[in-house]
Amino acid sequence: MKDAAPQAVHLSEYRPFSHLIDHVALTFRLSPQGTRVISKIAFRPNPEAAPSRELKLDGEQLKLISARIDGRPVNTEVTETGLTCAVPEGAFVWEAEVEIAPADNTALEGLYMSNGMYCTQCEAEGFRKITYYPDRPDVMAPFDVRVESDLPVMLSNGNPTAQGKGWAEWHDPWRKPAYLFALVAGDLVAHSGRFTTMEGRDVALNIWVRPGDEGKCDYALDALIRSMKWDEEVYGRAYDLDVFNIVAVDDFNMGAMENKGLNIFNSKYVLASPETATDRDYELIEGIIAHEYFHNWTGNRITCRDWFQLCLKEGLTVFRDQQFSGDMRSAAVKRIESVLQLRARQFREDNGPLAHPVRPESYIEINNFYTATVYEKGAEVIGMLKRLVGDEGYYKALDLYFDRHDGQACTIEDWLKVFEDATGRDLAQFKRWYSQSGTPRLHVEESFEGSRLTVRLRQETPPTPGQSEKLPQVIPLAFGLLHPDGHEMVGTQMVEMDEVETVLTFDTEGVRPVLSLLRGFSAPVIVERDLTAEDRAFLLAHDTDPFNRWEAGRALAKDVLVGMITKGSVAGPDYLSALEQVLRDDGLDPAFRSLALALPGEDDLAQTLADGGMTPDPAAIHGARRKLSLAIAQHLSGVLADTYDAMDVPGPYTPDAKAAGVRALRLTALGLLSRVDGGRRAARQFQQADNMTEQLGALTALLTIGEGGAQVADFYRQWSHDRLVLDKWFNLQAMYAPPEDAAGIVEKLSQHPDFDWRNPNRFRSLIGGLAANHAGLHEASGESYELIADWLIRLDPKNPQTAARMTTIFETWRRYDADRQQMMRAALERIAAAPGLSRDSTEMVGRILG
Ligand code: B3K
Ligand code: ZN
Repeated sequence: MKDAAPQAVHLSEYRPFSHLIDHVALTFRLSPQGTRVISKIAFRPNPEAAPSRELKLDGEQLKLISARIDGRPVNTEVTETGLTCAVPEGAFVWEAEVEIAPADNTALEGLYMSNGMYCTQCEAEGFRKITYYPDRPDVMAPFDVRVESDLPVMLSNGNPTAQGKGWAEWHDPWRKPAYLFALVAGDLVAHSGRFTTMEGRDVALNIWVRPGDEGKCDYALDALIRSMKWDEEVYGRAYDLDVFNIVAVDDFNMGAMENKGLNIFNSKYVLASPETATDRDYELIEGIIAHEYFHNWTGNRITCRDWFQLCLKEGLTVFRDQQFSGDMRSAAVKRIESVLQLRARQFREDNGPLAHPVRPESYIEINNFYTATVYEKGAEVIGMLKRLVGDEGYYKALDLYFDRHDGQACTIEDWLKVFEDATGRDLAQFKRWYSQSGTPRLHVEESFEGSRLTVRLRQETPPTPGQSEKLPQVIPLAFGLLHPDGHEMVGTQMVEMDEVETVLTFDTEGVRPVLSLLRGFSAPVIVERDLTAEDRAFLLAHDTDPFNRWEAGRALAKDVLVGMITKGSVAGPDYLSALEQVLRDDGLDPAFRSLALALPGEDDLAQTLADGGMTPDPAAIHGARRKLSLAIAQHLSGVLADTYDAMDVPGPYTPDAKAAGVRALRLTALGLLSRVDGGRRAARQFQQADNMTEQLGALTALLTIGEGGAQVADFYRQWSHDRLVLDKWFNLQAMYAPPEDAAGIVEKLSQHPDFDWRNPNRFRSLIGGLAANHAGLHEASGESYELIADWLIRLDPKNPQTAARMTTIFETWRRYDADRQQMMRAALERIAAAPGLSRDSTEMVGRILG
């Protein structure tokens, strides 16, 4: 439990730490209930800070056994959050011994145990639960670590230096902040490989897993090798230690962690075999392995001065992993997926009570700010910078960044300065992307007279919490013009919009062109433009920009659905024939066709309606989506059946993007066909599938049409021994439960003996699955709200981080009708009133309630 009245931390109050650290030596005597941590830290005064004869160290939940300075016992004043003591004027050596109980650590922050294995998670402020230390990213030091235990494998950061029976020693020569510290000890086996860097360094690569899982590491190792090579080729960055270790852990609060030389991963993002992992799992493994590896330069070698600068490492590293995935797979498909994700998570956040700038200015619990805004919008901001300065300018600026700041803890000001110095551009206005929250709306009006097309653009950002006035931002707008006969009249060009209004004119010799705006989604804005269904269908058929082609189809589907929901209209033949054209176009990448065929999700539609000033009715949205799927299936059943058969590629499963795209299109066709064939094909596919993508896809199709009871039972029998697959089993039943039964089904599943709610993956699978079932979550009785609140109240004392994160289920509460608002509010107030609620959840619920 944390402090009762937590204090907010402000960016404006940053002060450097009183001391610098020249060296850290740590010894761990591991024991589940009484691990001893012995530290020896060489401090000296920080010339950048005001001189201080006092040392303040962070520390939480530690039992202090002894403390010395320069070998002599020292008096310390210990509180719940740290200790203070008097220190000599110059350099000195601090030594302390503390005791901690990793087996009791259910928060999974600091040193904890997972299935008999010791592991750590220190970002953001977990190191203070390991020993007394200035636990802040701007204090960097080289570490020597000795681990003592009777477990066979003992790992820490850096390179191994010595080992013997019952102990191992590690040395990390690279100065690092405490949040990158890691330690692992357990009965583990390695799946190993090697990589020689462009600098000629021979690196041993190991993926450490529990015995029995070593056959599921090939893909992660391959992704690691490809990441290492890519970072050398594209950014000129080589790896800098003799070993790179990755450990898979079952109990983990998030995806993975970039600790120097010792990445720790949620096992979900390491372990894969064709039978147990879907194409999506493989794609995520590739992306997350790359992300954590790329942090070695963007995050570790150059880190953040303070946690307000989190986007400095996260936005940039997401941008880099997106570039990597685009290069490994289809760049167009990757871009569409990134935008889908941005809109589903970040636009949703930006539009509600949790909106905050990419660089926030205050926080109570920093773990609450590992958000879509910091990560995904942070990546978009870098994409815009790259567009503005061009590829050459971008890589020149990055080279300067690595040269100038290697080994430092930096700020967004440092980051923007390298772009200014490398390219000569003034980025003062651009910087607003870091400080202004909210998604800009771009209103577009077009008129055509004589031979001239005039496009009036106006930007406007609605008020967000704490920011009522908004200033115009720099918006890079990529666009092109298409001739009515379908050919491109003006290829992709860029204008920089930096005022509230911009007018573009084009002389077009009498033909009225169709404008393709915001190509490649060149800025994270919402375009408000009245376009006829004909124009959208035209862009879907002819745009040369694949993103905008997809976007046109998406907008068309949204218009149809909104018409169905608000006016009771039906899907017209234009829309259906546009879909048919896409489906029949063999020249189009199957992955693209699959995305173009998918309908917007229910949450997305709810947001669209709310944006248009309407109150979304979850049942009506659900009904319209079902109805439209049925209409598509009925109208296109022939071509869908042909597609389903044509995409059945024989041969063994391979996880590459091309094969995955074919399977994706096949599953999209199956989902629609199931609405008219009673699930016949899906049932057959479920039985015959030799890989998880097809098995799970078939089960999803069945559940979507209210079938699949027998298959759910079969699936359990087949996979009850596999934790990660069982997560899918829980998740699917919650996500695709009929809305009126969802709360009941989830309640029942939560009584299942395999519902190990203390495991974050399992908890998220079931409770997060219900949250992803929009109509089920918002079912009129409010039972789902109640159930989720009950579970969050139960989880919070054990694992505040995961509980707090999941309160965002309620962040959209103001979108809905008065009854639902009242029920969600009551659920939130009940959470807020839970005795001893964590600082994490207290902050979140407070902000959501507003
Ligand atoms: N840096 C970690 C996230 C840490 C989250 C702390 N609550 C993983 C990543 O972004 O790569
Ligand atoms: Zn990251």
